[in-house]
Amino acid sequence: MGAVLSTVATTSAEAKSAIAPEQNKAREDLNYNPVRTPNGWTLPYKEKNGVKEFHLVAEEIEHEFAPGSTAKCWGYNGTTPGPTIEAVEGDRVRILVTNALKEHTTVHWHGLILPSGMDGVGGLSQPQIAPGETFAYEFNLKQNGTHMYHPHADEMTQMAFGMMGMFIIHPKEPEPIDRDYCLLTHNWAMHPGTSRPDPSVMSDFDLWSFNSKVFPATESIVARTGERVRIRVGNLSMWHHPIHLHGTSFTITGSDGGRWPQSAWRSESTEIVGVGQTRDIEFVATPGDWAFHCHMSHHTMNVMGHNIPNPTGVNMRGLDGKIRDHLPEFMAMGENGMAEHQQHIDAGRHSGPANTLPMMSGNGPYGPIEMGGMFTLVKVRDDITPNDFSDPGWYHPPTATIAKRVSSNPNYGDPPRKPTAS
Ligand SMILES: [Cu+2]
Repeated sequence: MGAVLSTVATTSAEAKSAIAPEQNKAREDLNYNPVRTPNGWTLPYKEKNGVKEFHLVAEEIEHEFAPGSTAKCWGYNGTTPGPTIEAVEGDRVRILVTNALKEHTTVHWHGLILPSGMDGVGGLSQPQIAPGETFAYEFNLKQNGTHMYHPHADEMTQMAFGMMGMFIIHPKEPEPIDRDYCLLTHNWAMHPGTSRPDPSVMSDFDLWSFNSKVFPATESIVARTGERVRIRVGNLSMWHHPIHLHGTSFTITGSDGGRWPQSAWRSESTEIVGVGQTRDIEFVATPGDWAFHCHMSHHTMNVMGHNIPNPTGVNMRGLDGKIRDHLPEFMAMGENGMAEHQQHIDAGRHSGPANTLPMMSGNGPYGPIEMGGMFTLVKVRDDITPNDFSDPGWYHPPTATIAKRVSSNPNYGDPPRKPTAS
């Protein structure tokens, strides 16, 4: 037992030091273009007699959604999502799973074609992996595409706490993709002032995440002008996510069924990634800073109350003072809409509960971005070198191409309005 745990500790430590899209070989020595997991990492493997051996450890971790909100979550090898597993069609893989939780677990390889006994449904396809035990899964990869892994034991709890990851299988023939990214969507019931996700929530979640991070902590997707970019999006949350990219029309090119024949591709600007599904989108990068987000507007917000009365249009003058007699920090807002929320937060006038993120945050070159949650940026520049994934800062568009103020007079111009019926 001690030996097992010390091996695990070493593997986990090695893994943490190798936060890079490359696995064991240098990027240029691979026969595929490795996927990059923003805010995440790829699990290194050991080659043993022709088998690629990976080692996952299910464990409790300390996770930061964004500065200001950390929680006890469950994940693999120190992170949620767990590290991305990456291999090639035709590979034989062995995946060791050590359970460092205090309850049993299993791992289900979501979307993979494999023997029934390797499918990871506790009680159905195998005995549960008890705390302290290590199980080995071993199978051939018979397909390619964007897949996922997650527990199939006390699934509601273990997934709500963050146990999930992506499993990318490349085809044998290289694909014409310059930059390959993967994002796993999730939702969290991190109630204000708490530090552990609540697994019993079914719809009113507090945090919505890409790779378990919320904006502005989501790492940008970076590309050079003209590169072909693929973003693989998986969904193991409790909601569907209409994923939207600004500034370009993308093509839906694949899923856990691999890269589809071109006759099945579709041009879209928003694609719903349903619960349990994966979707690959591809586009040619055009220069700019482009928003990439879920289009459910509450999914691009952080923690908020859902049961408060609607303040818009309500005259709240005088209300502050009366309520402050009972709640000294109370501040009425929202009379003219909610945009003032971020201004108050940024000015430090409204502290909110401990360990709880504001509803909207993030500042851009022109002011507050007023987003949160499942929101990130695609940053495309002309001068980015092929292996550079570092954030290039803000885009500076040519002056003539920025929307600009033409008047501050509220009665400016003569805008047509629909005539009223006489
Ligand atoms: Cu969403």
